[in-house]
Amino acid sequence: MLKVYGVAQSRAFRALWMAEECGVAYEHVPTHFQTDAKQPDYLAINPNGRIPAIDDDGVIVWESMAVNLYLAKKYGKALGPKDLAEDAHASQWSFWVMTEVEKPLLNALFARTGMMGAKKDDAEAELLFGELKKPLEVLDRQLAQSPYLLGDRFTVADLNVASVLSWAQMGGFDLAPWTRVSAWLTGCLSRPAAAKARGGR
Ligand SMILES: N[C@@H](CCC(=O)N[C@@H](CS)C(=O)NCC(=O)O)C(=O)O
Repeated sequence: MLKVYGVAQSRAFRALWMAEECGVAYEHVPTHFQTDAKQPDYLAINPNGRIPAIDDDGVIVWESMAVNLYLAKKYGKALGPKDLAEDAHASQWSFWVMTEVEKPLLNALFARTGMMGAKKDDAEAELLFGELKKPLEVLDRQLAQSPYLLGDRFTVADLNVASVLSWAQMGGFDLAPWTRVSAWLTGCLSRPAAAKARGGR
């Protein structure tokens, strides 16, 4: 049976959300990033000592976006790409959110909340969030063309991008200037599978 390693209060939320969307039977193996992920048995699964990772009957995958692209293609039916062009675009948006959005947004969230030992500083948080204007503009323009990133249906591309942008909601950052992003993100994060994954089952 598919095993998903991680805890919901981390990037493993993405993989748990995807597993829930797929409706596949899976075992959630609670693995805390500061403790369990550093133990030899977990390092044999992900030598980086990070979560999430999956073990799908012996197919081990780590890196959250790779995990989700695999799950979508194997179990996701309409959540996965239907042809090579969609496959390329699902990868494109997944790599994009990791390279253009993830780090500045996480730093902004840490400054906002004081998480992970960061100094709580709202001015700094807003400054860091300001670095995201360009990518948010890009996303907003895409969403002017189609309701979801690959077209008319919710796919792994939306899930991967929305899972990173969920930190903007968590940090209370104002997405109102990007009206389409704001509405799309609320829609994605309100999906029942997202709520179930957040529950950390
Ligand atoms: N690029 C990796 C990053 C994974 C990652 O850094 N996860 C954090 C939890 S949110 C972690 O395991 N941190 C433990 C550490 O860095 O030691 C991915 O997306 O899967």
